[in-house]
Amino acid sequence: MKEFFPQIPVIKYEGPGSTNPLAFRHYNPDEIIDGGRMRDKLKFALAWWHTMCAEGTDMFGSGTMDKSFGGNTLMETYENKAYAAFELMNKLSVDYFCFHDRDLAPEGATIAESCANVKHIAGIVKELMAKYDKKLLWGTANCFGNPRYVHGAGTSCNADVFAFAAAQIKCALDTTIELGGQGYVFWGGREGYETLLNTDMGLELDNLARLLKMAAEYGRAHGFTGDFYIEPKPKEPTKHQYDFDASTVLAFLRKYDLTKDFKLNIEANHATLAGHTFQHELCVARINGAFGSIDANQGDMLLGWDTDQFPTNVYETTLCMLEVIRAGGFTNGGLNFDSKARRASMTDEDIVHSFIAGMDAFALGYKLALRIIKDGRIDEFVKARYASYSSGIGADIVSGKATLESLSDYAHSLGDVKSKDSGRQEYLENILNSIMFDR
Ligand code: XUL
Ligand code: CO
Repeated sequence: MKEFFPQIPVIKYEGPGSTNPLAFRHYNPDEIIDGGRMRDKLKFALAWWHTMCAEGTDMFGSGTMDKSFGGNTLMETYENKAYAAFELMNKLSVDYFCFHDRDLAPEGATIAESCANVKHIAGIVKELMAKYDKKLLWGTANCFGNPRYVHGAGTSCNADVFAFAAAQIKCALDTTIELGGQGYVFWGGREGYETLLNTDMGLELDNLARLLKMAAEYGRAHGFTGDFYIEPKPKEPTKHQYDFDASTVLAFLRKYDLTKDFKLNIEANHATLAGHTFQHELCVARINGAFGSIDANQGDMLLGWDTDQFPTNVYETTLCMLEVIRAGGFTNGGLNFDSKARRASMTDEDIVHSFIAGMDAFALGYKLALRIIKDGRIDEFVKARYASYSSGIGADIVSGKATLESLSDYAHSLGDVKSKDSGRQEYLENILNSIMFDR
């Protein structure tokens, strides 16, 4: 079989002292960590759209990378993307991948042709999955790129467009099921609006819920046992994206009775665009029993749009993995690198460096998160901070025994109350540094 990256070796673990840029320093796939192999705990996934398709175009310039993989026809190009993807995953010990229908195969003249294209490539992908022992983390449909989705898909003002999106989702879901996918994602690409002067927000949200319910019913009836996810994002492309953040999505899922089937796919860069930390969004998902999967990347605070950079900030990966551990680890979800090498990092080697950087940052973050838990000081501090709820009046509040009147009587008996409990933020931040960096 043709090799697409002959200059890239199989990337091996060489340990923290290594200066070999084509080696892992923290990710050791078969090493046991926290009761399992690192590769099964972190469940890294390659995002087909960034790695196999994105060529570095931006608003001001055309592509800087060639992702045709030597294909002479359009279909051959997409076939070659599949072979190249599995070669990369194999060389990087990345065990999962994620796709949009349109990344796998090009759109045809009709829905039937588009779906046949997807099925053709999926057939090749299925064989490669068996050959290389790789799995599908999740699939999705690109219901935002084609101009027909200018007003949204499930929230379009045009019912024919809604039906078209349903057909596309059916095909993507069938393909996900055929490939044994563990998840199916809805990122509401253009499910939002620019101005209320032309928008019936109530109808749009009801319709979006209708589409999600149809998808869940269809999936369950056709053997899909994985998780459906909504991926929150506050803006870009529309001004008001309906899936603004984790809390907004949870309210939507509850209103339309969708919590049984849907969890959240939290993306780091989307969290920061919503004015939250990545950790905040993960925590909201976790405490609401909706933690599902992660789109791993990072933004740039000075740019303020969705830059989808490979994650290298170890504070972020550490605090993320702390939330993942607290959520009980991944079940159907995993760490999908919804990330791309910068436009100016245009060589094949840059793709590999990007993955190594992201994977090592997460493997290190995982180890450090376990160290934080083992150290115990931060957890102990938080526990002690709320100790007043374990006995006396606090226990009555928590158990539901207290009423507004009983609390009023109690407060009157106190005369005055002052909160002298220091939050000790700097003390805790220094402990965090100490755990992360002291040897
Ligand atoms: C867009 C984004 C998407 C979703 C899948 O910002 O994150 O790639 O992850 O549609
Ligand atoms: Co994403």
